[in-house]
Amino acid sequence: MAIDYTERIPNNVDLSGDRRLQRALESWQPAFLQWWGEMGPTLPTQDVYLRTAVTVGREGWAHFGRVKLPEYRWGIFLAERDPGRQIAFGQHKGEPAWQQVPGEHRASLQRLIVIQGDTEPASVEQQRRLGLTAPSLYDLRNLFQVNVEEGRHLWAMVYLLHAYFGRDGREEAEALLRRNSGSADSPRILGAFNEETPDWLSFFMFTYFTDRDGKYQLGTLKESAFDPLSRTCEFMLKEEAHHMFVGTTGIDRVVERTAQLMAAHDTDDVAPLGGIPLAVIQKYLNFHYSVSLDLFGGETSTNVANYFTAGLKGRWLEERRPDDHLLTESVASIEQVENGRVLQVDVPALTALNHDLRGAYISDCQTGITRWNRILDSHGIGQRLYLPHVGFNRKVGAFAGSHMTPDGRLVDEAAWTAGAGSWLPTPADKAHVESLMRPVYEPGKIAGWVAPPRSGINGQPLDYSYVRF
Ligand code: BYC
Ligand code: FE
Ligand code: FE
Repeated sequence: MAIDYTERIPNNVDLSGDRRLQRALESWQPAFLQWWGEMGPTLPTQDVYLRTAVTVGREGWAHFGRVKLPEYRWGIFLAERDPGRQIAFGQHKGEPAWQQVPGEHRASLQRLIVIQGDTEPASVEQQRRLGLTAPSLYDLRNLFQVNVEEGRHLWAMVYLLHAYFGRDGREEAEALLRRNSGSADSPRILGAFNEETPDWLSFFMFTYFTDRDGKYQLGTLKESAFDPLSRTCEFMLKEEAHHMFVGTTGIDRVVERTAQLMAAHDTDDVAPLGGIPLAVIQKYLNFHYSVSLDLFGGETSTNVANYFTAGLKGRWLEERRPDDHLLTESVASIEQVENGRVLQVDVPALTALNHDLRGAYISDCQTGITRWNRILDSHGIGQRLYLPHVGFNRKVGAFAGSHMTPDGRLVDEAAWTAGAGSWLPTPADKAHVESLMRPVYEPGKIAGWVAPPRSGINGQPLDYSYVRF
């Protein structure tokens, strides 16, 4: 079904065919807009060159044009329905996918949707001041593109809450606007979404590592037996690809600039030259990777076993797994910390599904490391970036409560405290990065700490006015 842009809430779910639901969502809309006004981007602009979804098909689903930010048309778009879709895993494997929420799974599904929904506006809140310091109009435009789409992802979850969870769902939808990132009284639900994203190096790391957790979590919810959730996530994943592109190419460009400065001046200390030292890039990477690993939950979890068995949350690429998709007999090997040592232990595979998903995520993260090291290599630089050990700086799961160095040694409190400043960004590192964050808003110009992008957006030249004031 095509997206109807004549409606107050653009959608492809035949909203006008369900007046009650339409009215409920139309009464949530002003609250959303008020939240966007108060917690969204702080930089005033005239218009921004943005993409907006126009269909949900494979090709040509987005339209590009200049949009006044507050007038962006946030809508509700589900991927096409497959009428023959069957549940691919768990105790209901082979049964038709659900078009309604079964009573016994209502609470669990609502919880998963609320957690997913909570992260979307959280990221907009975390990024709200970045518009004041973008390194170019190209980057500023990408920031706003990510922001409006995370806003739309909130809409995606609020639609499900309103359409399928009755009064509880409507209350949860309101609460999604009441919690705020970093708030002392009502913080966002997951740890990483209460951290700050104060500078553009953090933003690129966030869109590389934390949006990538989004990719993997959405991938598991796309497998859900609850078909509207599956179709919602399928379409969100399309938009998500651009967010990770911003992260990947953003870090590419920072590494590129640093490597240029290191090679040209034959020094590691590029800070006085207006660059970001490789060691600082590594520390930011260590931080964002480790807080993103926390987002996968514990290595073992009865929650995730129950979600899987019930058919609520599958595995990454569930249908391509060459097993019985029930896992009642399978075992998996996970890490455990015991008496100051890391051991591998076997546990029921069902309880280890967070670990399974995290494994796929880690392999994917490694591809970025490989490409950044190739950039260093191409400038004749011998140093390398790397992913720290999975147990480094963890607050959730097997490694929480012990101290692991990036190279995987368990150390005591004193050694941790002594080493932390060389593994995680220090106040001085942050102050240096902060000092480089000066806006460059002349078309075609770029800040000195980052290389220019390889090409513009949607075939536009690099000196295009992606944002106008
Ligand atoms: N911080 O049983 P466990 C995205 C809680 S990102 C604080 O191991 P489970 C995006 C946990 O809730 C994707 N608390 O957890 C990216 C549990 O609480 P209860 C977001 C945490 O349930 C960028 C307890 O600790 N989507 O889209 O197996 C920009 C025990 O944990 C944390 C989802 O996450 C934490 N990090 O797995 C914009 C998908 N981790 O039960 C957007 C939906 C765990 O004791 N969520 N806890 O009260 C889920 O699938 C699961 O809830 C989790 C946790 C994977 C998050
Ligand atoms: Fe999102
Ligand atoms: Fe995203």
